[in-house]
Amino acid sequence: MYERNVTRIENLVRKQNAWRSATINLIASENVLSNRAREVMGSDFVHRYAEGHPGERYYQGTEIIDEIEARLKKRMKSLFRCRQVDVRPISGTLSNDAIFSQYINPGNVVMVNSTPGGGHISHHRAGSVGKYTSNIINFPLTPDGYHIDVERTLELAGVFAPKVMILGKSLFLFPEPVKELSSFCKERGIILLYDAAHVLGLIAGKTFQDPLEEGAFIMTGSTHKTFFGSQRGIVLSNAGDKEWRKIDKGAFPGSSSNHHLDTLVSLAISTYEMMEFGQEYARQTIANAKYLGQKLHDLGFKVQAAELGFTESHQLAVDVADFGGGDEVARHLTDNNIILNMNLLPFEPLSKVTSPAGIRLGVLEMTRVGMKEGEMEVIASFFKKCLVDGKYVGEEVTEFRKPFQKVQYSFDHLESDGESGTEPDN
Ligand code: DSN
Repeated sequence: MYERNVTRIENLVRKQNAWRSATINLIASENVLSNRAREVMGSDFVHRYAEGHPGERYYQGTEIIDEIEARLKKRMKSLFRCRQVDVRPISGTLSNDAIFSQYINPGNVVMVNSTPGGGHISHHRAGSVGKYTSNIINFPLTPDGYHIDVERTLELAGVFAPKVMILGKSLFLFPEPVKELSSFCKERGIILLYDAAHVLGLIAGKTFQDPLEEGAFIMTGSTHKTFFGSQRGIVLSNAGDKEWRKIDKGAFPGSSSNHHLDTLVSLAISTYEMMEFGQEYARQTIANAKYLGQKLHDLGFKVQAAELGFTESHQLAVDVADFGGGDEVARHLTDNNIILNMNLLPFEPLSKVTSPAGIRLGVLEMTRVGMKEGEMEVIASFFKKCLVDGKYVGEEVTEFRKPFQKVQYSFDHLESDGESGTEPDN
């Protein structure tokens, strides 16, 4: 009786595949998997459980996932040059929750990036931090709106004695002041957490700050933005073993039980891709973002932080109030096959969250399918034609996207020649 409904769902999935591969996707939190990382997700692992750690499971039948997970952990530690890693949280927010649940108690003060300052929902009252305390203070910002004002932060922290400071955010153009805050935090026992969800691949590619090396105690992240893997979370640290056991409990059983083995296996493949191509990918991503910023600026768009070179990450922020605001512009661009999201800009009131002045652009996915500076210039010209000249560019966009279908910075182009010469991981 319901078979037709199944067909309907299958057709919708086909429609999504066709539609999204015909668009310019500039959502700053999305990326695409290589074929080899994608194909392993339909394997038997999609059915299986493996609570615990490799070699110490609560289930039988886990020998093969044990090897894969152990290899993945070893490679993550070497990519991020750290002692400890947990690859079990199944999202960035659950990675954060694993930590917050262990370190934040009712009444504790937590300092975070505000929502207009770019902070992520999980850092806020309505999100994960808010489950543990309501004493949340925003970092003061410098007048450009895209940096934490360190001096005023230290003054505030001296008065309010936070238990945890959370750096990192969703509108993330420039590095955070980890070095500037780390000795202050260490002296006072403040947990300095760096949420690297957006910039994890740029850190792995050594083109952004290295938060753990600069003194962050813990780094959390998601593995599917600039770290072009499957949708999961991660926790990394140089904590000693005793402290790490606490964090470990936060991840399991704290924030996850089974940890979705199909996407874990896929992440292992993307991690090897990151080892091999990460630096080149990260360099091109940042170059593309800067170039797109410059071209949009040259065309008269109010690209934020122009005096600072627009960005040092994969993202740009543009004030589009003159074109009807972020919501209207994002919808209009979608009708023209350009996909991105509206975004509050620094210092806008929270009440504008659904009608902000800004849009956020990320070049991570278009870089992964092979676009370079020349293509960024074309994308900027689509913005002008569409928003300034009022022309429909949907078909032009689809034509432009046609040659950029294959995922680059991957081993997709190689035929597997077996396992001879496999690098030992464990
Ligand atoms: N809210 C997402 C983003 O787009 O930045 C991250 O979880």
